[in-house]
Amino acid sequence: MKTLNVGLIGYGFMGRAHANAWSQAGHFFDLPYEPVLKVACGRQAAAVEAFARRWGFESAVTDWRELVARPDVDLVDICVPNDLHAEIAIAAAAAGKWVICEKPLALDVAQGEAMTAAVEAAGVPNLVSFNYRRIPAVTLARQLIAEGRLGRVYHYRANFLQDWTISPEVPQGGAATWRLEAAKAGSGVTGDLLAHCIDTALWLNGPIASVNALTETFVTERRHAETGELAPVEIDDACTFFCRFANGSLGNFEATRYARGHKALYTFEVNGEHASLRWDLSDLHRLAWFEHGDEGRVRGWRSVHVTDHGGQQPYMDHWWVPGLAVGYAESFVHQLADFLAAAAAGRPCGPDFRAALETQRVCAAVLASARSGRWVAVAPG
Ligand code: SOE
Repeated sequence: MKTLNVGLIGYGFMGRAHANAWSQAGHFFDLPYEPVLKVACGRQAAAVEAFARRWGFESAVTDWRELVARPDVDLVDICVPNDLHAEIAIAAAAAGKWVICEKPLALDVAQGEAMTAAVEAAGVPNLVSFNYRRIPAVTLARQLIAEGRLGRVYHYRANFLQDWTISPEVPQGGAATWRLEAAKAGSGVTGDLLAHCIDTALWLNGPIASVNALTETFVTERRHAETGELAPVEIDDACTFFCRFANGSLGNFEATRYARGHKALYTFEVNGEHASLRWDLSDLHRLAWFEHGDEGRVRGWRSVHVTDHGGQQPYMDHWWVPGLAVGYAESFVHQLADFLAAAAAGRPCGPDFRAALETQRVCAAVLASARSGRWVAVAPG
């Protein structure tokens, strides 16, 4: 089997999720390539060396340019803060490497366009890590909608609720809290959380035509984790928007880091003419399903435990025995298995950079609408 030498940049939360997926994918899926953990990269030498040892990378470097320039690296996996995505992805594509990039694609649409142009000009396989698509229950939702089981869709609603920034003592900037610094993150909950909801929505329900949004920044000054200086907060702490999809359905989306009691509650519900479905990240292996055509006496919401074998439920044949669930980490394994199979077949794997650029465009329209207080059309791709 052909080997695929992986260079992974970033050893934080996402670096661990991706390193785990690279290690596990071949144990559970018949991959067309054998991933080799060639080199890990991070700014702190001791930390990246420890990371490389723990996850089995052959080497460690502290400069991403060195990793991208190495002839023995085939694929660059970008798991660093958002402000570095564009520069690294464009350099990697120019060097002919395959590119996987953490979400959101970029700080803004202009960067996303340059990144998309770079991977497309280089003709390299590319993927953006919107991992929730590959939770089996979410993939099943997509299959049911694509089969037309819901009929005409009327409503799509999604929430992503957290509570970790309520205290004004939480700093901005730095390794753990860069998501609160606009220069590093691009935006707040819109790019970090709603981007997930939008990616899933575009996949399940098609393009979003126009949006009307409201954002709020509840804590307006925070200390910087590195300098200690008090500085204005320039990200959105909460965002809520409604929208029209191109298929005529109405959408309702909300994300916040101020929903006390919710750590990462991602939910969506789709209501169609014949059926409805609902999914909840805190019960991620279940899909709630309501079918109007059921016999009236027993009609009601079913709670489908998406863990069965026999090719019926996505991905599950690759795991344990029927009834035993998989979770968050495995969505990254599924992502790699799909990406490598598609690359071997010469097919794109969604969401590629172009698909993630559409999510970036919706995020930009949401932020523009919040600024202007008006409806904003999503810019055409
Ligand atoms: C933020 O807390 C965060 O970690 C996001 O950055 C991830 O994309 C999301 O999956 C969970 O929440």
